Amino acid sequence: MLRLIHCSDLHLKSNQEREYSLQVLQEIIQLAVRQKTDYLLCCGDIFDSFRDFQVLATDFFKEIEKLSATKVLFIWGNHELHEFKAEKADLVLPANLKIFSFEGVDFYQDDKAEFIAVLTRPSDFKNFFLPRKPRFVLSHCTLLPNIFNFYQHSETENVHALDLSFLLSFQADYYALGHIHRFLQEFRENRPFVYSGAARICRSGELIQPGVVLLEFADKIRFTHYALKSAGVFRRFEIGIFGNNDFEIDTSGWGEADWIVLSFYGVVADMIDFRNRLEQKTDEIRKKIKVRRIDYLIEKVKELKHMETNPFIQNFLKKWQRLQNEQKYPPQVLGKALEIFLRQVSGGQ
Ligand SMILES: [Mn+2]
Repeated sequence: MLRLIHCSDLHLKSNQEREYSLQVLQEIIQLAVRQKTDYLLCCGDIFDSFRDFQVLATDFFKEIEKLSATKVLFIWGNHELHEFKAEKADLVLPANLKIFSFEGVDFYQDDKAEFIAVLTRPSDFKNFFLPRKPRFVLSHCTLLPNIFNFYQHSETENVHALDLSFLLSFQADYYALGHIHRFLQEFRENRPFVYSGAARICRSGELIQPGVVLLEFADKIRFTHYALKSAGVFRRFEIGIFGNNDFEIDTSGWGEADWIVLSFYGVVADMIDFRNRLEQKTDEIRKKIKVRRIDYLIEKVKELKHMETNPFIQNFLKKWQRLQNEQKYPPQVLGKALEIFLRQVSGGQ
């Protein structure tokens, strides 16, 4: 039986995310050791940029070398190929690491399986030979036509879109795809097309479970998504603030690798006071609980000087809060009402 791990979009980064992103890599490596993985498929955007590859290549290779019994197959993604310099990539690679060409179709096989890296479609491409062993295609792309219900618009930019029929012509047993940050699977001609999804949280707002795909191939292929603990998740909180600068957040369930965004809306009498209170509160949270990152968004908070002494404003806010507590109206309606009110009383800013 063959065992594989399919991962993509780890986006190893050499800045303040270095430690966190390398930790996720280490979890993948430990998983590969534990699972006695034959192949680790790295399907693009393993590094956040080519510059990050140059800085972190040694760290990456060190981890790969721990996998004495695993062959690592690596394709470049659009993030790495941006500013990619092929002539600079004259590094000594670990013996168990194969990096495929950055364009066209490239091939690797051993006695157990065949792997085809499909980066772009060469204009003079003729048919590929038929499979003689379990065959895996690796690609960092979107598909044409799109067979998945889910594409985030931003994810379709700056990446090759490959014809489904072109990919199907390779007759692979499994299509290991990268680029889309969400775990997705679809079958065509009984062949699985699978995005492993990002291995970590790379962007604000990414409501995904980061992980890899574990594969087993005996008489047929089985695969399942595996959540990486060290990757954490993204959590966003909408917090209404009305005059007093206090707020409560439920931090139960937060993990230390989580990325927290506190998004505030409402009104305060003094923006500087509010900002100070935010700093103070965040410090308190950080003392209580270890967490990767806490950001706050305050562009939906308006400052209304004298709001405490203005009965008209006080009346509106009281009423608004009551309606919100009653939950009779959808949040969008109440949100719009508040927005219009604030625009009126703050003189249209
Ligand atoms: Mn990508």
